[in-house]
Amino acid sequence: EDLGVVAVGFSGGQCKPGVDAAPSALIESGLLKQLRDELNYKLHGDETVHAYTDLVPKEDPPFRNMKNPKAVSGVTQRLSEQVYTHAQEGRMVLTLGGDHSIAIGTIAGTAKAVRERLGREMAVIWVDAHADINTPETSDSGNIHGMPVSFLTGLAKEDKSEYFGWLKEDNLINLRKLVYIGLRDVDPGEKKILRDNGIKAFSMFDIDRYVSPIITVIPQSSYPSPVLPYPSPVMSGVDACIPRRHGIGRVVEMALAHIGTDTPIHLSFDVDALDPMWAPSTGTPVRGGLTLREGDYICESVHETGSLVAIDLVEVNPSLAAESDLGAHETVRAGCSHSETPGRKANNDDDPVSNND
Ligand code: DIR
Ligand code: MN
Ligand code: MN
Ligand code: MN
Repeated sequence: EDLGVVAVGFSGGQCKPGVDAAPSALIESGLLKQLRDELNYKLHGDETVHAYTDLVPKEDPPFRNMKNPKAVSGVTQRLSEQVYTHAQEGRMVLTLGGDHSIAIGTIAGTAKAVRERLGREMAVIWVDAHADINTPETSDSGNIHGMPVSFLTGLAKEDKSEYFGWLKEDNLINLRKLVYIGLRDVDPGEKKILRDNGIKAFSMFDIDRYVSPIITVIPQSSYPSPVLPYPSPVMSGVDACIPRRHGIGRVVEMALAHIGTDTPIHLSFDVDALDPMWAPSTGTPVRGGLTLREGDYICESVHETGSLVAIDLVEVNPSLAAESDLGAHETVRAGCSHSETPGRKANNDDDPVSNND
């Protein structure tokens, strides 16, 4: 299978240097070698780590509260063309960030290619501690890595082409085809946006939860989520009283059910979705996150649908080691992590991956 690779050494969507060094660290750690030698992908575009220095202006003052707006806009526009080209060739696309602002480019590129090639609206699974759906106006930080989803859904708009005005209708995604997994640090303005737009989101609270039979005597409406601005999806369904296993398996199942079968999926994975125990070297770590295994499980399950068109891996910052260099090493290792699905044969008819055209 063909895989387009775009290594993006860019950190302008937030203020901490170092996240631009992630692609090289991941590659040196053997990520691409694994994909090539163990998983038998044919790689395209893997020779270069792009720094896009020609697109970073000397003067780049804030615009509508956004920091480095011209740089981020210019870099993501170029990136969108690179990703679009891979996707048009029918390749799955792996983008190594870089901070999460780069998803403006990757998703703009795949959304357009999927529309043109398949005549379909693509879905996005956003795995993150954060919702990254601030508009320039709701953002406290002004960091664009906290805003990509608002630009990609059209919630934030700008006409000037040097400030994301290059994003056109066919680069955008439908709010109803967006699902979050792993949320635990959502700003007040973002909560309002999630609530007002009915955006599907599974917080860490949803992943932790196991519904026990005792719940049956308690009204469902008395279970608001402590993290999300509305009752948690699993508690609000008509069958919420039935005891069952929840946790990551159930959450991924519900996320995929929300998207619907046979819908192309772009998976945008912020390494800070993982607990700092597994991925401490990231710009904004938040305790209480996914285990390494849960993170792998999400990727494996989404891949198993046969509908995966692209993955972003972002916010690995090798220069931010929690206690020692070990932290950086662990985080890079987490980024390279993968497991084989046991008992699965390469050409199993039941395997949706092998049925992928
Ligand atoms: C915060 C932090 N919500 C912001 N966002 C982060 O700056 O808008 N996203 N860290 O990954
Ligand atoms: Mn993020
Ligand atoms: Mn994050
Ligand atoms: Mn925060």
